[in-house]
Amino acid sequence: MKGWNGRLLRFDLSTGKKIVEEYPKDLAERFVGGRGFAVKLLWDELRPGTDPLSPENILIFAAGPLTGYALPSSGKLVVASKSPLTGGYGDGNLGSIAAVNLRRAGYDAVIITGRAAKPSYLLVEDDRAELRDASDLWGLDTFKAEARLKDAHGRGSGVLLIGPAGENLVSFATVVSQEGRAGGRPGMGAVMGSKNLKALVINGSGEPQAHDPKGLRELGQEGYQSILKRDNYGFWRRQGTMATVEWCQVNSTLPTYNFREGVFEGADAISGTTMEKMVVKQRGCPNCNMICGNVVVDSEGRESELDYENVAMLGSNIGLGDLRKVATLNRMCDELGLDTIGAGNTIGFAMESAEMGALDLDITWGDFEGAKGLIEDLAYRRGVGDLLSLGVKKASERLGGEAPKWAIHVKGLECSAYDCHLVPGMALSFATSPIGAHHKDAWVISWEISTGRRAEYNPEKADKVIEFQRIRGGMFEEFVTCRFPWIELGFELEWYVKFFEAATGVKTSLEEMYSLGDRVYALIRAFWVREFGGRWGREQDYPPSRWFDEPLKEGPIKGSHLDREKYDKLLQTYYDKRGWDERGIPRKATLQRLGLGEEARELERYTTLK
Ligand code: PTT
Ligand code: SF4
Repeated sequence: MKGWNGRLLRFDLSTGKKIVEEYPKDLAERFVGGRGFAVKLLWDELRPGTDPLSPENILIFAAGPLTGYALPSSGKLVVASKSPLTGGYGDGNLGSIAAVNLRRAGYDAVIITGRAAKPSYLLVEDDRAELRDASDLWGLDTFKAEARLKDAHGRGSGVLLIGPAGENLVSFATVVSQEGRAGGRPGMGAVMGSKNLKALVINGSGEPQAHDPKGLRELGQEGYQSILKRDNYGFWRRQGTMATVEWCQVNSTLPTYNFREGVFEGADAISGTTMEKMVVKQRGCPNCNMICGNVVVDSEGRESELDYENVAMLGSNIGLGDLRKVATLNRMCDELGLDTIGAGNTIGFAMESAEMGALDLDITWGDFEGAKGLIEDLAYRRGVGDLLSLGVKKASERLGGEAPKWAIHVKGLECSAYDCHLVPGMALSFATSPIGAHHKDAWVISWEISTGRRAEYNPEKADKVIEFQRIRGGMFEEFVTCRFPWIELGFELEWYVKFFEAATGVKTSLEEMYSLGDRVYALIRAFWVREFGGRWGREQDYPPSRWFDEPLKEGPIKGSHLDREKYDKLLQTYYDKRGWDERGIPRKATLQRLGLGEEARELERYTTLK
C-alpha cells in the first residue's frame, strides 16, 4: 500500500506490551483513515457498555493518507474514544507536529488500551515504544509539561498531552499540543487521564511512501501557490476565525448570556478588528501556509492564542466584553486542558443557575474574577466545580427543577458558538452531528444566511446539512487535513481527489468520498445506538429547547424562535434522505448498501432494524 503506512501501533498501558500490526487493506479501502479508522476500530474492539473512564476503553490517535505530506494544511490528526461526556462516539481534530511525526515513525494510528500503574508518558520513536515515568509531570499545566518533554526529547518532538483537567477526569477535558492546539471536546483528555497517561511523545525518522512522490510534491507546491492567490487570503491572515465575531453579531447569532440572545452589547470590544491591533505573533499547525492562530497578550501579561469559538464562548456567552480578560480565561483553559467551548458554556450555565436561584454561587454575568475561579474549580473539581465538571447536561439533571431548560447541549456535548433561534439548518447540523453539538461537520449557517433563507425549513436544508457532513465528515476527517483552505478560501475539493490519487495510487471521485462519508456516519450512528443498548429515538436529534421556547428579546430579529413542528418535519426529511428510520437508526438496506452488512447483523442484537 502506498500513501498509507499500513501499520498500527497498539500499546497496552497495563502490561507495557507493544504490538506493531499490519492492518488489512480492506480497512484503508473502506474507511480511509482518521475518523473512519477510529470508528471502525471502536466498533470492532470496544466491548459495548464499557465505562469510558475504565482501562478497557480504547483511545485512538489516527492520521490519514494525506497527513504529513508537503500538502496544504496537512499537519492534523484525529483523537477518538468512547466519550465520558456523552456516552457515545467522541472525537476531535487537532493540528500538531505529532501528526507528522506519527506518519514519519511509520504508523497511521496509535491505539492505546489499559491503565498505567502510575503517571506515565508514552514515548514513540520509530519502532521503539516505551512507557516512561511522568510522576514529576503530573499536576503540571500543559505549557510547562510540554516544555519539559521537549527539553528531554528534542524541540521537534510531537507532544500530545493533558493538563490538570484531564488528570482530574473532567468530562470536557481535551488533549492539547503546541501551546494552544486543542482537540477532543467530548472528554478525550479525561480518557487519557483515566489511563494515567500524561502525554504521548512522538518522533519519527522516515517518510510515508507515496505512489507518485514527484507528482505529489508538484501538486502540493501548486496547491500552496493557489492558496496564496485567493482573494480572501490577506484578510484571513489578519483575522483568521475571529472575523466570525462581527459576522455573528450582525446576523444575531453570537451566543450571548448562555444562548439567550444572539447580539451582545460588548461585541465590538471582542471582535476580530479589535484583536488585529493586539496581535503580537501568529502560530499554526505544521505544513500550513495560511496559519490562523493569533496570539495576543492577556490581562495578566501572558500570551494567549485566540479563535472565534474561544472568544464567543468565554466572552459574549458569559457577558464579558473585554478581549484581554477573555484571553486570560482562554489561556487558563489551554494550560489546564479544558475545552473552551465546554468551559464557556458551563460558566454561562452556572451564571444563569445562580441568577435563577438554582445554584448557591456568588457569580454574575460578566464576572471575570468569578469566571477565573470557576475555571480553576472545574479543572480541580473543587466545590461546585465538581458538579459542573460533569458537563451541563448531567449537572442540570442533578440540579433538577427547571435547570435542564438552560443547559445548552445536544447528546450531552455543549453547543459551540452559534445561536440558532433563527437558523433551523444550523440547528439540524448541531442536532445530527456525530459527536453532539459541534459545528465541525456541517457549518451551514453561513450558507443559510448568505442566501437569504434563514427562516426556511425546506428539504433543501436537509440536503445541505448532508452535503456538508459528507465533505467535512467524509473527506477532511478521513484524509486528515485541515478543512480551512476549502471552507475559508475556496480551495476546490478536486484538489484533494488529486492529492489522494498521487499519494495512494487509488483513483477516486468526490462521489466516492461522499459515500465514504455516509458509511462513516452510519457506523458512528450504529455505535451510539449499540452503546445506548438499542434505546434510541429521534428526541436525541433535537437542539436545545431554549431555541424553541424562549424567543430572542433583543436585536433585529427579536421575537424569533424555532418551530417544533417544522423542525420535526425537517428532521424526518433528513432521516429519509440518509436512509435512516423514524428513530434515526440506519435502515438495514442502508447499512447493506454502504457495505456494512456485518455491522447490521451485530446491531440487530440490540434493536430491530427496519
Ligand atoms: C475544536 C474546538 C474549536 S473549533 C475551537 S476554536 W474553531 C476551540 N479551541 C480550543 C482551544 O484553542 N483551546 C482549548 N483549551 N479548547 C478549545 N476548544 C475548542 O475546540 C483548530 C482549527 C479550528 S479553530 C477549527 S474550527 C477547524 N477544525 C477542524 C476540524 O474539526 N477538522 C478538520 N479537518 N480541520 C479543522 N480545521 C480547523 O482547526 P475539536 P486545532 Mg481543534 C486555543 O479539536 O475537538 O474538534 O474542537 O484543533 O489544531 O486547535 O485547530 O473556531
Ligand atoms: Fe491549522 Fe489554521 Fe492552518 Fe488549519 S488554517 S492547518 S487550523 S493553522
